Amino acid sequence: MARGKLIVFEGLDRAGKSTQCASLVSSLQARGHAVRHQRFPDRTTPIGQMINAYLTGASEQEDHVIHLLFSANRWEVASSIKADIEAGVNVVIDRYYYSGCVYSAAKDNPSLSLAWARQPEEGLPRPDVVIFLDISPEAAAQRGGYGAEKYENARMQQRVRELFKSMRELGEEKEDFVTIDGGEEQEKVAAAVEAAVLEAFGRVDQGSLPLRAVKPLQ
Ligand code: DGP
Repeated sequence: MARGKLIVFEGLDRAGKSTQCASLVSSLQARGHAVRHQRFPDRTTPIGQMINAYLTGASEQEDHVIHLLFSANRWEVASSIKADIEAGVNVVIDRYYYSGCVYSAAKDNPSLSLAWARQPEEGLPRPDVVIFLDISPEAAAQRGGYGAEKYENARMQQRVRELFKSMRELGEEKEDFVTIDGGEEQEKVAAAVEAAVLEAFGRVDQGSLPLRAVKPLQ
């Protein structure tokens, strides 16, 4: 039996990640694949509830503390993701550690660099492919405007976009990212996503590639 694949969606707020995740999950299921749909932050766990309180402004957290809570929220389900993948279930994730690094580093706290932010993520299951839905902050804002959550403002989104670019140049991330224009029509984006994901399926299955872990930066 082939192992499941780990597929991640990343991008700015309102880039279309949730829509495209749902569309990919349906199309993989229609092809007969078992699929788990996971999103981060997972607000259902006790740690996720602390993150939710922070994002909605109900509580304050020091920058490093909230960063480590977001990371812990990924670690608390990492072993169940691995188990599902070993059992042949494909896991589609809406945001992962790339968001973790860039949103924290976007605060421009001198003691919270991208490299610092990436460290607690080392050892997490490494995606087989990361679909980056690229959209300008201006186009994102036109999609109904920003909401009231912590990071939904133009300055932060601009900085996040720049840092996603830097992230795509870091270590192994370079090999994992497929950038797709998220400003295109929904069906066109979905077709590009499906093509990239099927390419990843072929690569993993033909090479019998094992699931890898996120490595430290060289
Ligand atoms: P969402 O539920 O996808 O709308 O994400 C909520 C917000 O949290 C969004 O603005 C991105 C941000 N975010 C997601 N993951 C992380 C993370 O690991 N660290 C930080 N600092 N922010 C994150």
